[in-house]
Amino acid sequence: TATEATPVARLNTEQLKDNIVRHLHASLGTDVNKASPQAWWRATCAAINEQVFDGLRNTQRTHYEKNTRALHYFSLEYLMGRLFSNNLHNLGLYDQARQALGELGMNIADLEDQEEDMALGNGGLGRLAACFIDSLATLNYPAIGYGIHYEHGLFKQSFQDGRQIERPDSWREYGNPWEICRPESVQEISVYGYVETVYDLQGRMKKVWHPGRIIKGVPWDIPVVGYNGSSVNVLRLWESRASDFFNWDVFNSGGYIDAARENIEAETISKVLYPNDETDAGKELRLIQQYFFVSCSLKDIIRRYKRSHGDDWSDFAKQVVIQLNDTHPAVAIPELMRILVDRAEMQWDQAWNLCQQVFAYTNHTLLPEALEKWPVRLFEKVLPRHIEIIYEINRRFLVEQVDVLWPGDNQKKRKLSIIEEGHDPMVRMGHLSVVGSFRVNGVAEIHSTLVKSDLFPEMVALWPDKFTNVTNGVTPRRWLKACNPRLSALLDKQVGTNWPTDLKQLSKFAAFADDPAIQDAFMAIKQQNKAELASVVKKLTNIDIDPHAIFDIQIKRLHEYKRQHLNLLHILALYRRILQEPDYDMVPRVFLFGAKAAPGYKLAKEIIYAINKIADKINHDKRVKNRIKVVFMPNYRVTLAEKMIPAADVSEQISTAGKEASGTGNMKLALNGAVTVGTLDGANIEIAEEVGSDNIAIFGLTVDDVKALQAKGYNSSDYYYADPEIKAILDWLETDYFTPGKPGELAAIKRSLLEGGDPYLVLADFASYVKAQEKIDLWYRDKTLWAKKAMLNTASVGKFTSDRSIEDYVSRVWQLQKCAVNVK
Ligand code: 26M
Repeated sequence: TATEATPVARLNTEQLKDNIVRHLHASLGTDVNKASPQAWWRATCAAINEQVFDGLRNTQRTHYEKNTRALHYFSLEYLMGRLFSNNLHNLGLYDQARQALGELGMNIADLEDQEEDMALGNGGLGRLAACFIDSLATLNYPAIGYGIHYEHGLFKQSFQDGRQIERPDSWREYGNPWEICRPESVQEISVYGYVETVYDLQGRMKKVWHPGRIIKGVPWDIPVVGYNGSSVNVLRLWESRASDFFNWDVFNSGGYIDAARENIEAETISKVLYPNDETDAGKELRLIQQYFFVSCSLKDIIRRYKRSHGDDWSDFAKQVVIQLNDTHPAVAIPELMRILVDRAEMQWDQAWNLCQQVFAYTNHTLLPEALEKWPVRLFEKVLPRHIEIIYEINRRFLVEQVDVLWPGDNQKKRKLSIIEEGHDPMVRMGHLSVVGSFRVNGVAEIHSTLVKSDLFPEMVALWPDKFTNVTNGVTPRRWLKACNPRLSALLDKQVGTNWPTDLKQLSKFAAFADDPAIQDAFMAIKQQNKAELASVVKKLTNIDIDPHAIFDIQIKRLHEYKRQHLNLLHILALYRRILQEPDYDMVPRVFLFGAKAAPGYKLAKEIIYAINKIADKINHDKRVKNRIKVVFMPNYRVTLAEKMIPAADVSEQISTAGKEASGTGNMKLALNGAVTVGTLDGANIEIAEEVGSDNIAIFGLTVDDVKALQAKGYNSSDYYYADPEIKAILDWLETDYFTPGKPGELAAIKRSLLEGGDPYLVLADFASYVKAQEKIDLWYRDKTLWAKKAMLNTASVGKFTSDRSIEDYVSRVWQLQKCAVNVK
């Protein structure tokens, strides 16, 4: 029976205490007198899970009974972070839990620190997926996230003499309380082997794939709790195992030891997250990872569909929509074709029609090196039937679409073909994704424009309505309410308590931007957050920083296009000015970095090393008189972001225009009252529109400027010879000033900017960047002026909630209905 009650009952403090102690006894086998913090944490998780699982059962039953259309989000990455305080906040139990634990003699923050980050992602793309599943549950949309249950998430980073060291991340070594294994939903998938052409009794040709290997996929479900008693959806992650059939029985002539080896190979598939945010073209295991999770997920979707529709496919596209998070899961397109044509014996046209109604594709990057391509020969080996299907998709596309619009134009065909010709032909996954989807979106207005104009202009000519934009967003539950409780309390007081689900409410805060009392309250909160971060910095790096300095923060993966080295050149310029002019007047600044470099990305690692060496020199130079401090935080991850973002005064968003698809850190920082120093790139442009030009420091070349400069021929050495400051700084990097006795250790940066041609226009933007930073310095000197700008940032960025992104996807792509959850 349907009721209006929320799907999850609220507990009071006493009930919560009882439940925690009960789990300490019954689930952990210990008691209040001898339990470790780890045991307390687990017992509390178990108590939380009682509420979570109630909501999960109610949600799943409701979706089943109502037979709702659902979104299926396919992503190789989910950067979830910790779930303890997130689940408590979303259940509305955080304060009760803190109270309950306090009365039991425990500090909730200490328990939170028992949890490993769930770091199953590299950066923006994976964290976006995590924000989206939070919003989907909060907005009561039926949705499931599919991905891989990696044994090892993104590597842990430490520094040894300033250089990045990677260690494996074993996030579930001692078990993970949030996940549920579902052996009843195991799937089996095939790889390798060969394709046989056979003819049935009617003489029709059929293709039969004889697989070389069968692999089992075991699903682990992680409940995703919506905010304030809404739905509890699931994230379903597949773990690979050897198939029982193929390995431990008499058909395996290799015997017992070979079977054990095959087990290890099967289990390798979900062993580790690839730590690149570029492509690993040619890495067989990566292609198998993609196919493994896509095939398991499609089978899971089809099993669920058949439970209510049998073998009648006519409602499939009404019930199912699949979002491809970048091209990583694009092999889903030929896989669904294979299932429909080879297995369900559907006609090609009908199957293709269905496919094109089910898939939608999000593009997250324009960088050519990150556009996925797979060697045809690899496909032939791993997925011999799929490459045939891709050829047929391509043949029909070229004949029925391309040749109709551009008859006889072979150049167009070469450019649009899903297969890139050459001595080593490649499958272009972006082309496949566009051709097989009903909608394609970029992740910020400028980026979506460039996807159309620069990446797929001919595809736009073929299908103008296929292309759209959905600007990214972030969940304000994690990125304001949970991570910045002081600011959240102030906002509750000033704008009411609805902002976590209606972020535009924050615009009411603008009315207080000139109110001295609220300015003081706001700046006092920032000060406390900075003091807290200062003690984290002390603990992690042993560096003392002054909470009254400007906290200037750049946190994101290390990449040349993100230009951490531009930030570094500015630091060197300031340092040099101080040395030349001992009384150089500047507001003291702490430059904080957080970034991991892909283990094979040489120059990125050199930039980390240079920042660390330069930090060491500046931080210990008495002449600097603490006007500059430089800190590289080790092992940047979601949990560290939650501590840094609330303490930021300045947000560095300094990518070369046209290169950063959106950015999402930019949104989190502005939401927490940081002023952006940024280029007109990605979502910075939309942030500038929302906050107004007085409240952001925009600098540098625009997308059009970049194109014009590159067209006329960019010569970075012109800037080197024309600007004595640039010359002095770059020459400095070749000396042993920062690496005593080892000259040249930091020279790689100079080389890339001069001999390397400075592909990301660092030197071209340097002067303008320095000016923007001077503006920041000037603004900060006026406390009232700064408070106002910071507050207006918080007040103005309501657009960037992931709830709005999801509503945009619903209306522009998914066409879902909300589904209120019934309570039994
Ligand atoms: C490739 C091969 C092997 C392993 C990983 C990859 C890979 C992973 C991530 C390739 C590309 C990846 O991501 C591109 C990406 O992260 N794009 C970012 O997406 C964010 C969310 O939309 C945007 O905010 C960022 O601007 C964009 O860089």
